[in-house]
Amino acid sequence: MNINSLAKILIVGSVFLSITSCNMNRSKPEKSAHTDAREALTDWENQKFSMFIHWGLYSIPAGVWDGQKINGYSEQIKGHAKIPTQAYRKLAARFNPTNWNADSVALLARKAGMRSVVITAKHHDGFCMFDSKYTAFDVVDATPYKKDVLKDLAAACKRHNLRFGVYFSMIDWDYEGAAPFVSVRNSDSIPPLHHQYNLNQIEELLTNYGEISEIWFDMGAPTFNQSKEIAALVKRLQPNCMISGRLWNDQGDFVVMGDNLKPDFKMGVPWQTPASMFPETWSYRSWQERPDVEAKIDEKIHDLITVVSLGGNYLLNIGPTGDGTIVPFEKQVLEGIGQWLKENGEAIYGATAAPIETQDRGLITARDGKLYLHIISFPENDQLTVEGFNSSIKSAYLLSDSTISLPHSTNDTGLAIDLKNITNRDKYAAVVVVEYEDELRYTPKNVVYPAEDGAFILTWDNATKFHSFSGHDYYSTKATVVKSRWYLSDNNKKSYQVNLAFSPDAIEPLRLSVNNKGYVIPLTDAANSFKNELTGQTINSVHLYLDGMNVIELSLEDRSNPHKGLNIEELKIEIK
Ligand code: H79
Repeated sequence: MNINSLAKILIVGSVFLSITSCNMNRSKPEKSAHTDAREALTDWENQKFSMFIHWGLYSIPAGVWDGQKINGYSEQIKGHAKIPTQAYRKLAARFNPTNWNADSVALLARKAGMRSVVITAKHHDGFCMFDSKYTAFDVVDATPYKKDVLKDLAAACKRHNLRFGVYFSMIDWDYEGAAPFVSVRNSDSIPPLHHQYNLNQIEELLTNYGEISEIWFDMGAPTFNQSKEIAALVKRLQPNCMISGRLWNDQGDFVVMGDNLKPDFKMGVPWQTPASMFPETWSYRSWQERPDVEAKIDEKIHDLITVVSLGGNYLLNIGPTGDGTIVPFEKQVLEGIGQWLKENGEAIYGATAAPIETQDRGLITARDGKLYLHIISFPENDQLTVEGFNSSIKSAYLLSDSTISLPHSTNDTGLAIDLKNITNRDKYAAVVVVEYEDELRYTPKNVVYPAEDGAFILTWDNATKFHSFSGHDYYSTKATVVKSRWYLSDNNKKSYQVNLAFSPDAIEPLRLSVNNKGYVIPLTDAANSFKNELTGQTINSVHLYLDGMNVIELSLEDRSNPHKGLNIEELKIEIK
């Protein structure tokens, strides 16, 4: 009998998982730089929903050059239409966005329920939407508008209680010291002169615009030292400024998924999905078809819920036109999302990822003592099951109308909720709140049971893996395992011996934690090539609970860089 089928038959104890508590109103004790940094990161994670703005000279041609519709992201029209630098620069003389109003943009972000705004300070085309003393190709020096767009927007965000962040491309198609432009793969290396130019401009951005909540580096292929040097500069100027993972080389604070991509794996680090209204472009494209506002609101609300239920932040983009108008379609989409959040925001802001496995139907977010079940489509018989969930329930009700309480019962499979009292069904997603007593009691699907000889065998296959998403450039990103966890059933013996084997040899000491008690696995003995017989490291006398679930975790011993992967291909841990 395999472990899975055994799991289905045995009735097992539940695991007690504690959910990181929401700390939005946390009092502030004496702080060190370290707690400050951690708080800044938690604040960032609690934002959940933010506005991205792609706006620049490329918004003027809006996806058309010489009368031709140009495919490819419209903000990269210079590359896609192979526009010579001198011709592209002439766009600056036409940049006079009389319809741009920073306050109404900030107010729209607020109305949408967004907590911050991130604008393109400089995209690949090299044009700066801020006053830079290191180039004349900027909004103040080269356009009839002459106003510093970033300064205005930063001030408006401050007035309307929004955090303010900037996008900064590491490549530059205008700067003569940059690598010659050869393709729109945008992953060129950065020559020393260009690196210095970037450092200079990053310093301007972090000095002249007040508090910057995040700096969103993008593209290029910097060396490890270049990434490190940029990160150090950012933290020296603004220690609480969060750095996007597209600084590469594990030097960001948060991971950025690929454009418009969500992870299909569990994350173990802070992360974000950047999303555009339509996958074809980020900046305004005059010939973009925008057929159905309702369908778009629906899609984006589902994406927001999905991202938050996986523990991430959702950065949704708008692309104003060349004259600064917000596209009405985009405005309506944001307002629609804001309307939904008004009633359902409790299930998003300050909520954590689902502490239990995603269910077949519906996505889950949580906070202390509460699960939020986001019902995107109602089951035909109106019966919702939350498998493996066996806490005792205080109440189940509809978030948007707490007078609608829902009958529920617990059985062998988990929690069953009857949804038929919900008559007014939200067209985007209905959120059911489940309030439960004490700690979360939950039986994961992949519990490990002892083999016939009484040993627990832990491998990648029966692990729950937590990832970062790292790389040296956009195209080398991959999900790397930063932590692995196993749930062991209760058992009838207290003291165990642990034998470990890894392949390839670990290059850094690891940490095995058994019910939160940590054991360091040094390099020397663990550095045995993987064999079927376990001849690697041994830990004597490890204690498991006799009653209840045991949680085993494996990570790097040094977790000062939480993005660094374990880099183990095969592993076998025997607990006997
Ligand atoms: O600013 C936006 C893009 O212009 C910038 N990042 C976002 C936030 C970006 N520059 N280069 N890239 C992104 C590389 C992207 C390449 C791809 Fe694709 C986009 C690979 C997959 C999606 C286009 C569509 C090329 C292949 C498929």
